Amino acid sequence: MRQPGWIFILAFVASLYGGQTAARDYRAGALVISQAWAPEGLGKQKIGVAYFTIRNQGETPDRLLAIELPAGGAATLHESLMQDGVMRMRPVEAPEIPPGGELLLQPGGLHVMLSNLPATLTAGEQLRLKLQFAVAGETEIEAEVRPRPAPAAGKGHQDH
Ligand SMILES: [Cu+2]
Repeated sequence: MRQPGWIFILAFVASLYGGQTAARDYRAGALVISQAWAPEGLGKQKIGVAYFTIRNQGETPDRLLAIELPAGGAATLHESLMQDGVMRMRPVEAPEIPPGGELLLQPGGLHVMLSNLPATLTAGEQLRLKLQFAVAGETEIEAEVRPRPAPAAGKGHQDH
């Protein structure tokens, strides 16, 4: 069956938006969640990290209460910090997203720690995350699994 040309145009546009710089935005009440991504897993590891940005466009503070993985596995909020020259992590409880402000999850700082994943994260896949907020309620987003940058000399824990 012949497909009309516009289907190919749509597929092309979709492929552009699937690229590294344009993860889609998600809305939940006054919150906008953007730039959701996770680095691919190494070898057969069933752990990982995920990052995203939450902007609060409302006038009420909100909190990120919990994260679930609908496809299986456990997700916990962690924070990385330097302690005596060593990078350590600690759990973070319900961080605030101030009105007009944002909560930034990024390498070297706040992140979602993933464990007991059903499969190793593979570049190009989407990882579903269910976020629970105090005010905005529950919302589901997809984090794009991206290839890792070339590893910097033997530091396996760098993306925390
Ligand atoms: Cu961690």
